[in-house]
Order: sequence, then structure tokens, then C-alpha cells
Amino acid sequence: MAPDREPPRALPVLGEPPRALPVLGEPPRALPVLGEPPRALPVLRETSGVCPLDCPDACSWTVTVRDGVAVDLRGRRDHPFTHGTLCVKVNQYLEHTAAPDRLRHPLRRAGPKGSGRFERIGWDQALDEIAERLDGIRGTWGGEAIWPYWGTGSLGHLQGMRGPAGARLWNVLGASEHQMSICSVAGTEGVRLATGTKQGIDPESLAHARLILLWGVNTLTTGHHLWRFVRRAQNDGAHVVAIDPVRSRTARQADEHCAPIPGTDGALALGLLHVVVALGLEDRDYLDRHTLGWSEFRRRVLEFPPARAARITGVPERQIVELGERLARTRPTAIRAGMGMQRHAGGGAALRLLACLVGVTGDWQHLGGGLSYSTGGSFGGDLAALRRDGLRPAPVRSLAMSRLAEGLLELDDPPVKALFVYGANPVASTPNQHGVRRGLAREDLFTVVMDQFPTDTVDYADIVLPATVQTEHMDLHTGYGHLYLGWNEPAVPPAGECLAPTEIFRRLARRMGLTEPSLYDSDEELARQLLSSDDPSLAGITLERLRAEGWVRLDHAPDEALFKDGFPTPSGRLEFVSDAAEAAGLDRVAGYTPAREVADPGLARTHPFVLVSAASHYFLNTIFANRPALAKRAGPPTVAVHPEDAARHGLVDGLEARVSNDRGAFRALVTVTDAVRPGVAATTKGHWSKLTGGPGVNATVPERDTDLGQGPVYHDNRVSIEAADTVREEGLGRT
Ligand SMILES: Nc1nc2c(c(=O)[nH]1)N[C@H]1C(S)=C(S)[C@@H](COP(=O)(O)OP(=O)(O)OC[C@H]3O[C@@H](n4cnc5c(=O)[nH]c(N)nc54)[C@H](O)[C@@H]3O)O[C@H]1N2
Ligand SMILES: Nc1nc2c(c(=O)[nH]1)N[C@H]1C(S)=C(S)[C@@H](COP(=O)(O)OP(=O)(O)OC[C@H]3O[C@@H](n4cnc5c(=O)[nH]c(N)nc54)[C@H](O)[C@@H]3O)O[C@H]1N2
Ligand SMILES: [Mo]
Repeated sequence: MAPDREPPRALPVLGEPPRALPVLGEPPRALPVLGEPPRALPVLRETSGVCPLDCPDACSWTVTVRDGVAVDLRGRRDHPFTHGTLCVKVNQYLEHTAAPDRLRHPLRRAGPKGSGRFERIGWDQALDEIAERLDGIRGTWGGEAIWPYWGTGSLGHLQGMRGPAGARLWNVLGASEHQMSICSVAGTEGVRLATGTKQGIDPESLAHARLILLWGVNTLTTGHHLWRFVRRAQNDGAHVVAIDPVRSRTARQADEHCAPIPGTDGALALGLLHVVVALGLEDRDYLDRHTLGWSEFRRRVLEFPPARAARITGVPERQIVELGERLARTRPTAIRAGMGMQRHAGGGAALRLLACLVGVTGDWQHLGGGLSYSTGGSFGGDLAALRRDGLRPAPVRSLAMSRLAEGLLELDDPPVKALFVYGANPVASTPNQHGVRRGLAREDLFTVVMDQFPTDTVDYADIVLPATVQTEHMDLHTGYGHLYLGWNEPAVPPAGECLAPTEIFRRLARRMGLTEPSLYDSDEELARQLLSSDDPSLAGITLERLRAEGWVRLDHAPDEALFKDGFPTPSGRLEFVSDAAEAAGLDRVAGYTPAREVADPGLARTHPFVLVSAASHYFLNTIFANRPALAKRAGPPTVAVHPEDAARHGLVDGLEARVSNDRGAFRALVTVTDAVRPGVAATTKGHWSKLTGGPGVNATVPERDTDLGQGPVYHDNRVSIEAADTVREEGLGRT
């Protein structure tokens, strides 16, 4: 039963008239009052916006503008989820937008590919050249020879990858379809197999949980606003467990830390369920009414007694038994699963199991119970109307973002002849860094990069296009860790000659002489089309309301369990067994799929460390790695190893090490700490090679797929670590 508890205080009551919030232009009422302006100065103006970065929280913020210059940016205190606090990174957003290294003009390559040498050109020249090259390539090789490669730089529905910006143009040109597979896809597909949707529980409902499992997620670094709700539950007596091979910032604040070997989460989940079933505490009524295939799944669970689960996961048997008993007896139990745990060969299967786990305990029916992986599926906007895939002249092939090197080096029929990169920094972010560089260095490849800063990837561009930042363009956002829509009103004019991505695509279409009218829809028209949907989540939400209020909660009842009455699967039940899973090449019955390199004993002898490279506290993917203040706090790349491993391999604190495997090597300073479990080494993503002076972690990461959705396997990566004193060709930058 859900405990009787006050609803989270800050939740908006739906149906109420719009809060007393500003019509734009007027200073919003709930916003910080800035000391009275001296009389002679022009009045400050405030606009409401949203953080565009790839983080679950999508903070609402207010920008204060004086004389056309943004002078202050702070979180909106009235936002029920993000509540006015930003993060260590975004507190520097205005400095970032005004930084001297910001790209302000179009550029043309003036040196070899990769050299980063450019000359300034005008927009006319840039667009003429791009239009001519794309036309030529289409004429000779067909539209599919163009790969529009977008990333997660902005999560906006208009300017960013959610739309994505440019989709209609690529469709009209018949370009290859880009699969945004770099991040969460394996988990999403895994959850969907069990529940029929990627819509998880409202993260705010965690405040009602009595047991919270933070599973493969570093909440305090990667989306810290959830912590308020975790804390609220903790204050009411909830037990919080972090399940992570590393004692992360989050694990240090939890009541308990459980440290499995990476990629063994499925076996841990089955071991915990074994304890539940052995106690006879599965929710039989719920299993009867709302699940499919319990008897088969039960047999699977019984294959994993705690002793076996302990052998596979490296978690002490006693901890599995105790946590299993706690799970068996605590309602509601909520799992907050992160993306870190699905970057293995068995990542999709693991998330599928977590969705099943909270079915065995019946937690899906309680407010405060169930699984939260992403709220992405909660927004019912008309995404298809934005993209308009119907504009394609013919069906096109689909290319996975995580396999860029292969795409550039091996694809045929047609080969990729034009690459248009935006909102992405694949040289730093994508697996197989050396392969990506080789691909981008191809002389016959025409590469356009649209970005805000001169990244490692920009260095390979034939033409560089300068993009606006969030304070300079219009956008509409949904978070993937909460249920609020946010409106981002432009606050200031673009820097230099920067243009919004949508505007760049409109101008390029014009330059190519394209007549399809929808290519020229304005940003506001696009926003309207997105919101014109009959989906119940958008009931009562208009552009006018969103614009006036700055944020609006999607119409999901805050006090109801998500799946108390069934699931949107073919059977209408939570599917422990699934034909769709079988068709996707997985076991029909939910189960444990081992990671590949982690579980390879031969490889373990030559490459004794499993390398985990999760989020840095100071960067957002590769964004901000060029911000001196943040780079200083992050320090140079490090690799953390357990004291026993350090002793065995002759590694000491502060040693400059070479971390390597057959694919590549990077340099990092050793940190010896028991925060990582034996056999694991931990570093972080995000550094730029041109700033550290050598390859990054992704030089070691394989270009191999997860079990579902062609996701990357960043943490299913074995390496060896040794002193770097002799090898000179790869530097270690000291930022
Ligand atoms: N500060 C900051 N915030 C970010 C980002 C950033 O770069 N910096 N990135 C953003 C993006 S793009 C994303 S997708 C999210 C990701 O944020 P999260 O979902 O938190 O994912 P990660 O940071 O990749 O990994 C989280 C934890 O998973 C652990 N882990 C790795 N492998 C395993 C495993 O096999 N099992 C288990 N149980 N744990 C494992 C790691 O040690 C790490 O502590 O964060 C977003 N927020
Ligand atoms: N080793 C390792 N690698 C990883 C991960 C990991 O865990 N380990 N995590 C992966 C994950 S979760 C993700 S999501 C990917 C992210 O990989 P990418 O999607 O490539 O993201 P970033 O590297 O941050 O590059 C985003 C770029 O977009 C630019 N940008 C920002 N806003 C805009 C805009 O409005 N317009 C344009 N044109 N550009 C803009 C930024 O300046 C930046 O250069 O990285 C992955 N890489
Ligand atoms: Mo991500």
C-alpha cells in the first residue's frame, strides 16, 4: 500500500487557472528582484528559458538582459522539479556563451583535414558551397550518400535533436536516416519489451517510496534535482541503495552501496527475486491479474539462487539475501535506473529485467513504486508532424550514430560522401576514436560541422557554420527526468553572425531551390504543429499558455500509479515472456545476458581491468571541456583503481599511466582508491583531445552494439594499465 502522505508541496494543481506568471516583456513576478536599478540606467528585462543540455532535468531559468546583453542567468524557483538551483556547469552558461573561443562566423578549411586551420567566409559563400556540393553528391550518388549526423548538444524540439532540426530538409533530399543510438536506446527497448512503452513512473513519485534502488545512475552528478525527492523519502524512513561498481558521489549519500561487477546487473536482479520467491512474498494477485508468463519467468528466477548470483556479480551473498528480504517486505519500492548500466552487450536485457522485477513485487500498482528510466514517452506531442518522413522520395537506409567509423570507412552502395554534423562532437564522444578520425580524414568526404565552439570534430570540417546558443534562439523542451514542458524565449540577439539551426536549414533549402513549403515554416509554426496533438498529455496546453507561464506540467495525474490497471503491451499485461523479444534475437523469457568483454576470461588475463567511463561532474558530455574554470576543476583525465589492483600492477597515486587495449590507448593520472571495486577502473567521458594533447577514452572503446537498438558499449571495455614513462607519442594535457 502506498503510505498516506502529503503530496509533494510544489506540485501544480492541474486545472487551476494559470499561475500569476508574466506575459513576456513584463518582468515575471516570481523571479528574483534585482536591487533597484540606478535611475539613469535602462530598465532590465527578464525572459524565461530552459537549459537545452542533455540532462534529465531540463531546468527552467530566467535571463536578465541589460542593453541587449545577458547579464544574469538563474534557475526559476517556481519550477516544481528543478526549483531554482542550476548545476556547477550551467552556472557558467553565460560565460560560456560569451567566451572568446565561441564560433562567430562561417569558416572554410584552409589546411589539411584535422588541422583546424580555417579562413573566414560569408554566409553566402558558405551556403553556396554547401548547396552545390550536396546537389552534386545527390546527382552522382543519390541522396543516401548524405549522412545528417546530429547529436545531443541541444535537446530542444525545434533547434535540437528531438525534432530534429533539419529533418524535413533531409527527408526532401532523401538523405540516409540518422539513428540517435548513442545514449539510451538499449534500455529504452528493453523496458518497452516488458511494459509496451518507454514511459516510466513520474520521478517525483519517488518521494512516496519506502525503498529506493538507484541502479547504475549517479544522480548527484547527472541530474541532481531528483535528489530532493529521494531525500524526502529518506526523511520519511525510506532506505536508499546505490547499485554501482563505483562508490559514486550518489553512492556516498545512499544508505547502502552494492557494487556489482559491471554488466552483471541482470544476475543481481534475478538473485534478489530468488530471495523474494523463496520467501513466498511475490504479489500473487498482481501476477495473476497483470502479468504474462509468470510460471516461465519464475523458473528463470529459480536458476539464480543468491550463491550463484554472488559468484557472477561479485556482490557478497549475504548482501544479496539481505537486500532481497528488504525488497520482499518493502512496499512501495522504486527503481531509478540510469543509462550507465545499459552500455554493455546485455544492457537491453538488464533493463527489461528491472521492469519485470517491480512486477513480481506488485510495485507498479503503488504510487511511489515501479521503474523510472526515462519520462521521454510521457510527452504526446506530434513529433511526426515536425519530421514529416512522408516527404522522402523513397524509403532510405538507416545509419546508427554509434557506428560512425564503420559508416565512413566501410559503407558502400552508396558510400557516405557528405556528412553534416550538428549538435555532436563525435571525435570525442563516439566509440572507435581512431576509426572516426580516419573516416573524417577522407579527402573525398565533404564535411559540414555546425557548432558553437571549435571542437575536435570541427577541426575536420570543410565548412564550419556558427550556431546560436540557448539564450539566442527559440525552443520548446521536455525533460527526460520530469513531466514539465518548458518554453525558451530568445533573450538576446545572436553573437557575431551566428544563426539558429532552424534558420540555417531554411536558408540552405532556399539556396538549393527547394519548393516544398513546409521547409520554410517559422519556429513558432513548428512549435504550434508539435503541440497540435490530441494526446491527453497535452490537454489544455497551448503555445500561448506555455509561452506566458514558461513551464507547464504535462497532464499526467500526480497521485496515481502508472500501471495499476494494465500495460500497453500486445497482451495488455506486463510481459515476462515476449514474442517481440524473440523476434529481436533475445530470449523469449526475460533473463540475464552477460556482458561481452567483462565476461571473457581470456581477455581478462591480458586486459585485467573493466573500464567504466561515466559522466564527469564538471562537463556535460564534451560540452564545457573548453571552459577554463570547469576544466581546472575537472583536472586532467584520471583513472581510478582499487588498492589491491594497484599493488598487483605497480600503480601508485599520481602516476601517469597508459590505459590501452588492441584498439587504442590514452593517458591518465592514476588515483588509488577503494571507491572502485577490484577489477574495475573508472575514468570519465568528455575531454577533448586537442586540449589534453592525446587520444581520449573512446580510443579504447569498441564499435560494437548492445543487444537491442544498436547502442554503444562504453563500459563493456577491457583495458590494461601501465606506467606511461616510455611511450611519448600520446600526450597528457594539463588544463
Ligand atoms: N555532470 C554531468 N551530467 C550529465 C552528463 C555529463 O556528462 N555530466 N551526461 C548526461 C547524459 S548524456 C546522460 S545519458 C546521463 C547519464 O547519467 P547516468 O544515467 O547517471 O549514467 P552514467 O553517468 O553513464 O553512469 C552512471 C553510473 O553507472 C555506473 N555503471 C557503469 N556500468 C555499470 C553497470 O554495469 N552496472 C551498474 N549498476 N552501474 C554501472 C557508473 O559507475 C556510474 O556511476 O547524464 C546526463 N547528465
Ligand atoms: N566513453 C564514453 N563516451 C560517451 C559516453 C560514456 O558514457 N562514455 N556517453 C555517451 C552519451 S550518454 C552521449 S549522449 C554522447 C553525446 O555525444 P554527442 O551527442 O556528440 O554530444 P557532445 O559531445 O556533447 O557534443 C555536442 C556538441 O553540440 C554543440 N551544441 C550545443 N548546442 C548546440 C546547438 O544548439 N546547435 C548546434 N549546432 N550545436 C550545439 C556543443 O557545442 C557540442 O560540441 O556521448 C557518449 N560518449
Ligand atoms: Mo546520453
